[in-house]
Amino acid sequence: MTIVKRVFKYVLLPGALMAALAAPVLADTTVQAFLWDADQMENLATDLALGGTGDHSTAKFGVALSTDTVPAGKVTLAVTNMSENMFHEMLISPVPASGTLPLDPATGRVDEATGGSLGEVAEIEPGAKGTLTVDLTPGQYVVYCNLPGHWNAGMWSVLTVK
Ligand SMILES: [Cu+2]
Repeated sequence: MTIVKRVFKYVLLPGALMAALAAPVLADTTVQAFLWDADQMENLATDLALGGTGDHSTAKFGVALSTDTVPAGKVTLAVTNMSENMFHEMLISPVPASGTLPLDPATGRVDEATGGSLGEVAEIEPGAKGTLTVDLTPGQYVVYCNLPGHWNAGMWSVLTVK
Protein backbone atom coordinates (compact mmCIF):
# COMPACT_ATOMS: atom_id res chain seq x y z
CA MET A 1 0.00 0.00 0.00
CA THR A 2 2.82 2.34 0.87
CA ILE A 3 4.50 1.65 -2.45
CA VAL A 4 1.34 2.43 -4.40
CA LYS A 5 0.99 5.71 -2.55
CA ARG A 6 4.61 6.56 -3.24
CA VAL A 7 4.34 5.85 -6.95
CA PHE A 8 1.25 7.98 -7.15
CA LYS A 9 3.05 10.79 -5.44
CA TYR A 10 6.00 10.54 -7.83
CA VAL A 11 3.74 10.61 -10.85
CA LEU A 12 2.40 13.89 -9.59
CA LEU A 13 5.88 15.11 -8.73
CA PRO A 14 8.28 14.15 -11.53
CA GLY A 15 10.97 16.29 -9.96
CA ALA A 16 10.89 14.15 -6.83
CA LEU A 17 11.06 10.99 -8.94
CA MET A 18 14.15 12.24 -10.72
CA ALA A 19 15.75 13.00 -7.37
CA ALA A 20 14.90 9.50 -6.12
CA LEU A 21 16.46 7.89 -9.18
CA ALA A 22 19.60 9.94 -8.79
CA ALA A 23 20.06 9.04 -5.13
CA PRO A 24 22.77 6.40 -4.57
CA VAL A 25 20.50 4.23 -2.42
CA LEU A 26 21.44 1.03 -4.22
CA ALA A 27 25.12 1.77 -4.64
CA ASP A 28 27.34 -1.28 -4.44
CA THR A 29 29.96 -1.57 -1.76
CA THR A 30 33.60 -1.96 -2.67
CA VAL A 31 36.08 -3.46 -0.25
CA GLN A 32 39.80 -3.29 -0.97
CA ALA A 33 41.56 -6.56 -0.18
CA PHE A 34 45.34 -6.57 0.07
CA LEU A 35 47.15 -9.91 -0.03
CA TRP A 36 50.49 -9.61 1.71
CA ASP A 37 53.33 -11.82 2.85
CA ALA A 38 56.68 -11.55 4.54
CA ASP A 39 58.32 -13.09 1.47
CA GLN A 40 59.41 -16.30 3.12
CA MET A 41 58.05 -19.84 3.10
CA GLU A 42 60.34 -21.24 5.81
CA ASN A 43 58.87 -22.06 9.22
CA LEU A 44 55.42 -21.03 8.16
CA ALA A 45 52.88 -21.22 10.96
CA THR A 46 50.46 -24.12 10.77
CA ASP A 47 48.10 -23.14 13.61
CA LEU A 48 46.76 -19.83 12.33
CA ALA A 49 43.72 -20.97 10.37
CA LEU A 50 40.44 -19.28 11.29
CA GLY A 51 39.54 -20.83 14.64
CA GLY A 52 43.11 -22.08 15.07
CA THR A 53 45.02 -22.16 18.33
CA GLY A 54 47.78 -19.76 17.32
CA ASP A 55 48.03 -15.99 17.65
CA HIS A 56 46.79 -14.61 14.34
CA SER A 57 48.59 -11.32 14.93
CA THR A 58 51.91 -13.15 14.41
CA ALA A 59 51.02 -14.32 10.89
CA LYS A 60 53.59 -13.85 8.13
CA PHE A 61 50.91 -14.11 5.45
CA GLY A 62 47.71 -12.14 5.54
CA VAL A 63 44.67 -10.55 3.98
CA ALA A 64 44.06 -6.92 4.93
CA LEU A 65 40.62 -5.48 4.22
CA SER A 66 39.83 -1.76 3.91
CA THR A 67 36.79 -2.35 6.13
CA ASP A 68 35.64 -5.28 8.23
CA THR A 69 31.90 -4.50 8.07
CA VAL A 70 29.69 -3.89 5.05
CA PRO A 71 25.95 -3.67 4.40
CA ALA A 72 24.19 -6.65 2.82
CA GLY A 73 23.91 -6.67 -0.95
CA LYS A 74 26.36 -6.64 -3.78
CA VAL A 75 29.92 -6.37 -2.55
CA THR A 76 32.89 -5.99 -4.87
CA LEU A 77 36.20 -7.21 -3.52
CA ALA A 78 38.94 -5.28 -5.30
CA VAL A 79 42.01 -7.38 -4.63
CA THR A 80 45.68 -6.49 -4.95
CA ASN A 81 48.50 -8.96 -4.50
CA MET A 82 51.06 -6.87 -2.61
CA SER A 83 53.66 -9.63 -2.69
CA GLU A 84 56.93 -9.05 -4.52
CA ASN A 85 57.53 -12.68 -5.36
CA MET A 86 54.61 -14.90 -4.56
CA PHE A 87 51.38 -15.80 -6.23
CA HIS A 88 48.29 -15.59 -4.06
CA GLU A 89 44.58 -15.95 -4.66
CA MET A 90 41.42 -14.73 -3.00
CA LEU A 91 38.28 -16.64 -2.08
CA ILE A 92 35.32 -15.80 0.11
CA SER A 93 33.24 -18.29 2.08
CA PRO A 94 30.57 -17.95 4.76
CA VAL A 95 31.94 -18.85 8.19
CA PRO A 96 30.10 -22.06 9.11
CA ALA A 97 28.74 -22.88 12.55
CA SER A 98 31.91 -24.87 13.26
CA GLY A 99 33.83 -21.57 13.24
CA THR A 100 36.33 -22.67 10.62
CA LEU A 101 36.54 -24.09 7.10
CA PRO A 102 37.28 -27.77 6.33
CA LEU A 103 40.97 -28.38 5.64
CA ASP A 104 42.28 -31.04 3.31
CA PRO A 105 45.40 -32.14 5.19
CA ALA A 106 46.84 -33.80 2.10
CA THR A 107 47.08 -30.51 0.23
CA GLY A 108 47.22 -27.97 3.06
CA ARG A 109 44.31 -26.20 1.43
CA VAL A 110 40.69 -25.57 2.39
CA ASP A 111 38.57 -28.27 0.77
CA GLU A 112 36.96 -26.21 -1.98
CA ALA A 113 34.22 -28.80 -2.57
CA THR A 114 32.88 -28.41 0.96
CA GLY A 115 34.35 -25.04 1.94
CA GLY A 116 31.41 -23.06 0.61
CA SER A 117 33.39 -20.69 -1.60
CA LEU A 118 31.20 -18.05 -3.23
CA GLY A 119 33.82 -17.18 -5.82
CA GLU A 120 37.48 -16.51 -6.30
CA VAL A 121 40.17 -14.59 -8.09
CA ALA A 122 42.66 -17.37 -8.81
CA GLU A 123 46.42 -17.30 -9.18
CA ILE A 124 47.10 -13.59 -8.85
CA GLU A 125 50.63 -12.68 -9.92
CA PRO A 126 52.79 -10.52 -7.65
CA GLY A 127 51.65 -6.92 -8.04
CA ALA A 128 48.52 -7.86 -9.98
CA LYS A 129 44.93 -6.93 -9.24
CA GLY A 130 41.50 -8.44 -9.74
CA THR A 131 37.88 -8.05 -8.72
CA LEU A 132 35.15 -10.36 -7.51
CA THR A 133 31.55 -9.28 -6.98
CA VAL A 134 29.34 -11.35 -4.69
CA ASP A 135 25.85 -10.93 -3.30
CA LEU A 136 26.10 -11.20 0.48
CA THR A 137 23.38 -11.71 3.07
CA PRO A 138 23.98 -10.74 6.71
CA GLY A 139 26.49 -12.94 8.49
CA GLN A 140 30.18 -13.63 8.90
CA TYR A 141 32.41 -14.35 5.92
CA VAL A 142 36.07 -15.14 5.60
CA VAL A 143 38.24 -13.79 2.78
CA TYR A 144 41.27 -16.02 2.31
CA CYS A 145 44.04 -17.36 0.14
CA ASN A 146 43.89 -21.05 -0.64
CA LEU A 147 47.33 -21.76 -2.00
CA PRO A 148 48.93 -24.69 -0.14
CA GLY A 149 49.70 -23.80 3.48
CA HIS A 150 48.49 -20.21 3.27
CA TRP A 151 45.21 -20.79 5.14
CA ASN A 152 47.01 -22.43 8.04
CA ALA A 153 49.63 -19.67 7.93
CA GLY A 154 46.92 -17.13 8.70
CA MET A 155 46.17 -15.74 5.26
CA TRP A 156 42.56 -14.75 5.90
CA SER A 157 40.42 -11.96 7.31
CA VAL A 158 36.83 -11.93 8.52
CA LEU A 159 34.22 -9.71 6.86
CA THR A 160 30.96 -9.01 8.69
CA VAL A 161 27.85 -8.28 6.64
CA LYS A 162 25.02 -6.43 8.39
CU1 LIG B 1 48.48 -16.88 -0.44
